[in-house]
Amino acid sequence: MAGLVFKMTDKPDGDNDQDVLVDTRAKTERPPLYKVMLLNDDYTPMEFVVIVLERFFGMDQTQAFEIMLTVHKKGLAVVGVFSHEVAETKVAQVMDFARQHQHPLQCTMEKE
Ligand code: TYC
Repeated sequence: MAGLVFKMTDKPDGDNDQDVLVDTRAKTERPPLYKVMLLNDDYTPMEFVVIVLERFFGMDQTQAFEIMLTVHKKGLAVVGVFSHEVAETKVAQVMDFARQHQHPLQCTMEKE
C-alpha cells in the first residue's frame, strides 16, 4: 500500500498546477450486514415460530423456544445477521412458509 501518491499530468512544460492526487490505499470496506427480525402477532402458534427458527435459522429447540418467547414478550427480536442476499432469502423463505400455513407471521430485514 503506497498511500497517497502525486501523479503529474503529461504537460510538456511539467508545471505542477494540474497535478492530481491519486489515493492508492487499499479499500477495506466490508459489505453491509442486515438484521433479520421476527415480529410478534396474536395468532401465529408458538410451536410454528419454533419450527421456523429451527428450520430457517439453524437453532436447536431450546434456543428457538427462547427466541420465540423474546419475540412474544418484546414484540420483535433479531434472529440472525446476514449479507443482503442471504437476509432477503431468509425473509422470503419465512414469509412463504407462513403464507402456506395461513399464519400472519411477519419477518423483516434492516441494515445493521
Ligand atoms: N404471540 C403468539 C401467540 O401468543 C406467538 C408468537 C411468537 C407469534 C413469536 C409470532 O414472531 C412470533 N400465539
